Amino acid sequence: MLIKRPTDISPAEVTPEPLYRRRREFIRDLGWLGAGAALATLPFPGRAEARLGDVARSPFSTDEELTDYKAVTTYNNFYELGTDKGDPARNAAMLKTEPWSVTVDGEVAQPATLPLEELLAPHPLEQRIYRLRCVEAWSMVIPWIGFPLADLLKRFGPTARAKYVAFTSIHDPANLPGQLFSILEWPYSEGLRLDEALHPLTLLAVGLYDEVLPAQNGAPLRLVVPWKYGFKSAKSIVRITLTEAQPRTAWNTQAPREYGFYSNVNPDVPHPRWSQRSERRIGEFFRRDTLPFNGYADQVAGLYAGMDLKKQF
Ligand SMILES: Nc1nc2c(c(=O)[nH]1)N[C@H]1C(S)=C(S)[C@@H](COP(=O)(O)O)O[C@H]1N2
Ligand SMILES: [Mo]
Repeated sequence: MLIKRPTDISPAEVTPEPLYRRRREFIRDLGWLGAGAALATLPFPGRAEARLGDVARSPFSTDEELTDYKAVTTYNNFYELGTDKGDPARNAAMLKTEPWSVTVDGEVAQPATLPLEELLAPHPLEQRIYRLRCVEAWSMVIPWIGFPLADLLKRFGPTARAKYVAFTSIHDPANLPGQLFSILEWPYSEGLRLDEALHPLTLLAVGLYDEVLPAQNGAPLRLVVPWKYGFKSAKSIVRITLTEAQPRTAWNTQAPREYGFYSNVNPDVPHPRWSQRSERRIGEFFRRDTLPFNGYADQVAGLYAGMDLKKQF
């Protein structure tokens, strides 16, 4: 199979023209916000011809071959936009992302609701390349653009009582067809323990490849936790709440026996309906062995010292 290199694909090829133009404007606007702080390493170069190599890379970046841009943006799970893997891309225009604001509340010194632009303004965005492997049987290598969640949380001042972080996705049943059905508890929710949330690998993503996050991947703000299964990646986040008690999560609520709170990638813990020993990376023919913590054991295994990961899966 011939796989196109990402730089050979213009976003216009996969995006309706008006949406594409709006994205380019957004890229330019973000550029202004970041100006001064990080012009040299700006991850939104605002040029379609920009190459990945031109911008700053995270120390955690992988050199593994990237998944084709087209696969990353047309093979998705985003049940608000439909349950078929192709639905989120097809229904992308139904997700209204402008204006967008995010509430940060709960156990923080300064709770606030901020327009997205203000939330992003102080964060010199870096290009970070991570492997994200999704739950079930597929995996991808995606060049996320984002910043550590820790940078954002510290700004709001977690209190001494904060032990967990809860993420809430958009609730907009008037526009999102999936929210008319109770496939999951709406709005979609996810959660992390505070130390997981503060780990430098945990990102809030605002883009992938060299463009603003497409709707189907969770525009405009989406969680990326590289050592956990894909479903931990709450999309289109509107609220981040620090809590003392462990928060509920959409998948754990829907099927507690199948999806635990931690959801660490773990080849030794089978899902009740399938083995988790191997995975098929999108674009590859042969399955590969799944690595503990998705290959990030050196960085994150310490977070779980003393825990029985077969029980706390
Ligand atoms: N709001 C919301 N976030 C979501 C989902 C969803 O249905 N709604 N699906 C999750 C699941 S099951 C997966 S595997 C990943 C898929 O992310 P991707 O489409 O960018 O690969 O998003 C996660 N985040
Ligand atoms: Mo998933």
